Amino acid sequence: MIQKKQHSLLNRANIACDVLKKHISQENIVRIVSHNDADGLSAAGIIANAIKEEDGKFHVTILPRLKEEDISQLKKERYNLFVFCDMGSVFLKDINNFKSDVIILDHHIPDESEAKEHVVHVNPHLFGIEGSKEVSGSGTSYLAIRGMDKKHLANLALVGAFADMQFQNGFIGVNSLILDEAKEFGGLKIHDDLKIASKNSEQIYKSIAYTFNPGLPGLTGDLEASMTFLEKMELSYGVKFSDLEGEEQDILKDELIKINPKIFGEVFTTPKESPELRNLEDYGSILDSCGKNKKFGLGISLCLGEREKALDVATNLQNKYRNQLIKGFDWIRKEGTVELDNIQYMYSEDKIIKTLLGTIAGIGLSINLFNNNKPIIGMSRFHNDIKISGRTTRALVDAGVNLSTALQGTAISFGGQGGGHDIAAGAMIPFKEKDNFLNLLNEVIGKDLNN
Ligand SMILES: [Mn+2]
Repeated sequence: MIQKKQHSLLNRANIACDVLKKHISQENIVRIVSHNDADGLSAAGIIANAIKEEDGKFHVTILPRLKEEDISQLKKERYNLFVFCDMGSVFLKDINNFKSDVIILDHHIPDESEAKEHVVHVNPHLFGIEGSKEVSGSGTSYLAIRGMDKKHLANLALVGAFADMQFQNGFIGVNSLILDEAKEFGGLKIHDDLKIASKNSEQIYKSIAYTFNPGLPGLTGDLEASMTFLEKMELSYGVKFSDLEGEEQDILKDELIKINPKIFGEVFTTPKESPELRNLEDYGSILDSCGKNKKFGLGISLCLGEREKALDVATNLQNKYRNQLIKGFDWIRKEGTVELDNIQYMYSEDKIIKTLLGTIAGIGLSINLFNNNKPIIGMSRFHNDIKISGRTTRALVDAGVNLSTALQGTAISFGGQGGGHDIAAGAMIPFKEKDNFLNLLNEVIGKDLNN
């Protein structure tokens, strides 16, 4: 059933749809600006698909983050319609100054301003809908083209929702509405199965080692351990999971469930899609790799249906990234972390590892790579600064830890800045304050835990 607030959001999205249709019919090139993560790429992909199907034209730019300079640059461009996906709400005040029509399709918390007449602002938060859980940037973008008879694009909206971690034991709110439409119009199938990565396209020991979410302690990020694990069951590790006999699949399933019960659950697939993209979560992971490697055009091409060579290039990027993460885990397994009373940290100057510390920290906690009783702090040097990525467990948050305020407060004390969420946050501090920062953070977390 559609609730009242969802109705209001859908109505706002329909206004955006009318504006988009108007510009397509006037043969205007639509200027799409979106975010470089998997949600942003699917969002841009959804809008681009809709325009393409209507024989319209578009020009896409993908940005790691929308900055004031970008806004003032875009404002000078002579397009009649700008569409911001998965970003823009924070800059509504500046976007109001655009001379052309603008559609904002975002799910991040907006600023206080009211949209002017020529700006259609679509954002779940405006209607009391939680944008971090109930609908993603690609979902919000989907709502804006749904009225053009484009419900077959619902799958792509869920790719973004998965990538933004909005699937938590199920989809809720607007996402569940989109899910119903994906089943009805997008050929989406749901069945209970093993949730291991790329199981239709990779050798099984890789599938297991590449499964970062849900984490498999002892196997995730470890190719050798994964091979040994399969050998013990006398399963051949060189074939794809989908090539195993039914009975063999069952043996493997039982063993993996013993390691983490969450490994078995609902899997969302589009059977007629290429094996690499069949599972919506794998699709998101491939888009994510395109984004991380700055191959934005490639990501958008995939969304637009290009396969074969494009898919080859993208899966290579995906595996390159996975192997980099595996190197990172190897490094941690060898080096360990440095433990203070209340926190533990890892420090790297390695060119590749330092870009992955946040991810390594997050996954590492889920596979018991660290001491789960202390937040993990990743530190990497960039010139005269240190970039900090902190992750902790739900249990520690419940016990009083708030990484967002802890990292922010501590960073500010040393002339840096920081913020984020209670469970995952980041900061930037001057390099020379490294030890002072760690000592103070250790104290702050200790106080959090004793209050
Ligand atoms: Mn997003």
